[in-house]
Amino acid sequence: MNPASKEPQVGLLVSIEGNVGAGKSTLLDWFAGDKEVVILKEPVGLWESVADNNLLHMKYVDSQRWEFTFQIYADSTRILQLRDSQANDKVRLQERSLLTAHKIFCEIQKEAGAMSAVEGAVLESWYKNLAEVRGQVQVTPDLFIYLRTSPHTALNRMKARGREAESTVTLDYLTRVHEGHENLFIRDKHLLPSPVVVLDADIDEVNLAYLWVEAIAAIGVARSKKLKEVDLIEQFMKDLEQGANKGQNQAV
Ligand code: TTP
Repeated sequence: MNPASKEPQVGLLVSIEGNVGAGKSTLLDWFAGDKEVVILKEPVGLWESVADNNLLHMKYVDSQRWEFTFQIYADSTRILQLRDSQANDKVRLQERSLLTAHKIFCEIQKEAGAMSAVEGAVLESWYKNLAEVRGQVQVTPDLFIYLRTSPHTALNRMKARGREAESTVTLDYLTRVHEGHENLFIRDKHLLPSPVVVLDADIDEVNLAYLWVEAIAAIGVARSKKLKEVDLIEQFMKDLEQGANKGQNQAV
């Protein structure tokens, strides 16, 4: 069963996925003027200023010390963002999801020995416990859009934006993050809780706007399917009510 079906669902929740530097923020920016869409950018600014410290930078510099702390903090800021935005029927576009934080970033850091066995176990229990609170917050996207790039493209774009915290990030690391995305969204996509649309983001900047058009189309299809379900349910309820009223009238 789709885990999202147990979660409160109003509008469509779409997650834009892809390597560091893939172009997720750029794609989200193109939706900025769209009144039907609420954009949930990753609160990277919060991660860069925890009690006057740049936690994102700290975890890249000393992952053994800070990876666990970073992960718990990054996840919790994402959950609050989801909770605070769920009371509307617009399409919510989120930058990345808990699923990729868990299945890609945490896994890479565990394999690299950046977390102790205890920290790894606490994080596993954290994700498991999150599943238990799904009745209050929808954390599972209804649709994933995977911006697929080569690790080299990701590296070039990451360098071009020059985020200080990422100055130590290597091609080797981005290759592992890339492999994580390929496993999750291509090889094992049948295991995902929701459908995935793969967009080729390994393109020149001038053509990046095509991604926007493709993303709009994918969201439109997902939305109409969902709306259709809602319509059908509403119609069913109306029929039911009318049937019940008829029965009452007849009884009178
Ligand atoms: P990304 O989610 O990849 O966002 P981005 O701003 O790089 O995306 P794009 O360029 O496509 O617009 O990650 C932001 C930073 O946080 C990046 O350095 C990777 C890091 N990060 C982790 O290390 N672990 C995590 O679980 C998450 C969510 C991010």
